[in-house]
Amino acid sequence: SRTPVTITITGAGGQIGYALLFRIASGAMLGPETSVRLNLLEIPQGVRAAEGAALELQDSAFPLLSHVDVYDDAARAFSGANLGLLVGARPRTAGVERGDLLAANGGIFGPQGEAINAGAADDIRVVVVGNPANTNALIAAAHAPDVPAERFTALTRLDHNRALGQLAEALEIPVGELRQVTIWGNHSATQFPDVAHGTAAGDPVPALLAARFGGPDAAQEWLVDEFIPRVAKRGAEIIEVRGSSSVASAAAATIDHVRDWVAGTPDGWTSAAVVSDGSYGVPEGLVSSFPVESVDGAWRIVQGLDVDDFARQRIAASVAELEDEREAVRGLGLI
Ligand code: NAX
Repeated sequence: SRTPVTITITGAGGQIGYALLFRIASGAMLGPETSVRLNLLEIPQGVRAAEGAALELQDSAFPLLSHVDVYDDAARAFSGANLGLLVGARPRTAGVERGDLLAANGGIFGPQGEAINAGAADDIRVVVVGNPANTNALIAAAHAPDVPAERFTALTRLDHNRALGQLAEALEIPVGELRQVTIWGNHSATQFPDVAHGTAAGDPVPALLAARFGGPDAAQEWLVDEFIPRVAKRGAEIIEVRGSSSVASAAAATIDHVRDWVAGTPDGWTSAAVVSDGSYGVPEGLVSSFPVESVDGAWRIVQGLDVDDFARQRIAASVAELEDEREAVRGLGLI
């Protein structure tokens, strides 16, 4: 459309930012008909890197790119924003206590939530990528009381896509045949990648796994010993193999998340961390990953799924971690 969509990207001078900007500007996120205006937010040390990315965006001559601005001030960067991609965060480094990490991120996501509340467009949608993503989204939402809470989400699409990749490899099928796989809980090692409802070209994944591994018990063993930990710890595996954390795949997942949120999920559900309404026993208000469909521009938690004892325990363990994080940020006065 002729009126560009304004997208604020925080941490735009960082690694994921660099992978994200060019795909957004190419139309991969909002489609070939929608022009975009990019507001890049950085801290002062990151401004030059963001400015460099802005120069390269200009040099790419993307027809859909109407404007790029670089800011080191959240209020200005979020003014008029329709989409907020919150990538910049305080990284977990060796020796940093969890409380200090949460406090540092509270100092980022609280003010950004306030800036969104004060100046973003009425249709603002936010996805938090920067870790700890779920709790950072909780903090931002708490500081934006005038924005409906369901507009704040955190990214678990990368975990979802990792699960699809592992299943496709194990079953020797094209990844595009897979549906109805779910990531539950926190974007952390406690997450629960759940294939119980999964299908591949319409066939139930559990039966396909049983056939592949020689029975349901062997399939369950593979899920518990190989699949779940591999998906949950894939970030560490990427660091070990690549020598650097996930970047292009994280950007691709962010694109997928926003594209589906805006355009819908005609092929069935995906995974996103959204504010819980109490579904599946997840305490209200926590930002937790669920099976979600996007309908009329809003995420809806898929209802009525059977959750067996195994799944219930796994979900509860990850949700307990989220409750713990919520208690910690409450204790620090961050929400
Ligand atoms: P980088 O360190 O390359 O980039 C982060 C950028 O954020 C830096 O340029 C920094 O200057 C900027 N920044 C810091 N504080 C800021 C603030 N207050 N306002 C604006 N910008 C700020 O990290 P990168 O590899 O890009 O990763 C970014 C975040 O994504 C990290 O928190 C990382 O842990 C998280 N990830 C989340 C994933 C997910 O699935 N949810 C997966 C990938 C990634 O690990």
